[in-house]
Amino acid sequence: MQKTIFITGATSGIGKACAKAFARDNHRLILTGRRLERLEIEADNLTKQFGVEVFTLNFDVRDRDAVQNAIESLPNNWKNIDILINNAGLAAGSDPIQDGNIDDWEAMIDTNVKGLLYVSKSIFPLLLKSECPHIVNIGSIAGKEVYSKGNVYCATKFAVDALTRGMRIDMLAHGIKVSQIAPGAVETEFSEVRFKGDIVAAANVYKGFFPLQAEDVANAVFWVTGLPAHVNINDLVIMPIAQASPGYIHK
Ligand code: NDP
Ligand code: 8X3
Repeated sequence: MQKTIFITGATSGIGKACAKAFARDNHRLILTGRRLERLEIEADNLTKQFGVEVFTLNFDVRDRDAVQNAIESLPNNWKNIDILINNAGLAAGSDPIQDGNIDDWEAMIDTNVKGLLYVSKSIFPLLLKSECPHIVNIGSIAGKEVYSKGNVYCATKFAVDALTRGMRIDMLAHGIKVSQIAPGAVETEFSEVRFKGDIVAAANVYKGFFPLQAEDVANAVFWVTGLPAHVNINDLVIMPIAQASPGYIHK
């Protein structure tokens, strides 16, 4: 059955890989992100490669009005959403908490927690029309265990973990599945963003072991959302074989 998939943060990394995984299976996509040019190129590529319909929405998940307006602006034939993938997120900085940068804290809290809430709130009514509604939140191993200098990023991902559980309870009566995928280290633009463009520091994160690739996480999302109607994966932790927990990577 063809579904409509709404993906936040589809301009890079895990979100982009999810878009490809669902396009390959002929689903309709609503792709979102701040970088308009990337969105347009990606939509074009997916349409050409897989012949699927792609709609793009260009907004910052931290901007509550922009989120609401963008989702309200969807044409009627795009307002039946089957799967919401709450993926947009970031880590900003890597400092002991006493040296933390308050702008970094706000960026993480506003994006990873408040942004996820704003998007979910606007999408809930659109999921109710689906026969197989599903919300997938991209959490992290950082939402299961804290690590040195992870402080606020970890707190935001612990919040995603809690929100996933809370949503699951509240969505129960509406038949909406709610799942969390919690990956360990994935080689994307994540560390480049965390280290504010320092590509050497970012490359060091993934040096000496084989990290997860964005496609590995996308495959997990695709599998979780393709299970029979009566089956839900509540929580899936996915790690590279070399990583036992955030602080233990065998290099
Ligand atoms: P990337 O930096 O490659 O991708 C992040 C995506 O989020 C981009 O598409 C970006 O789009 C979007 N995004 C960030 N901030 C905003 C915003 N304010 N408004 C709208 N979109 C935004 O990183 P990943 O693919 O690795 O990260 C995706 C998710 O996976 C995040 O939630 C991250 O916390 C989580 N994660 C990542 C892990 C890793 O090791 N990489 C491990 C565990 C979880 P744009 O800049 O165009 O807006
Ligand atoms: C990203 C994984 O371990 O860098 O969520 O926090 S980690």
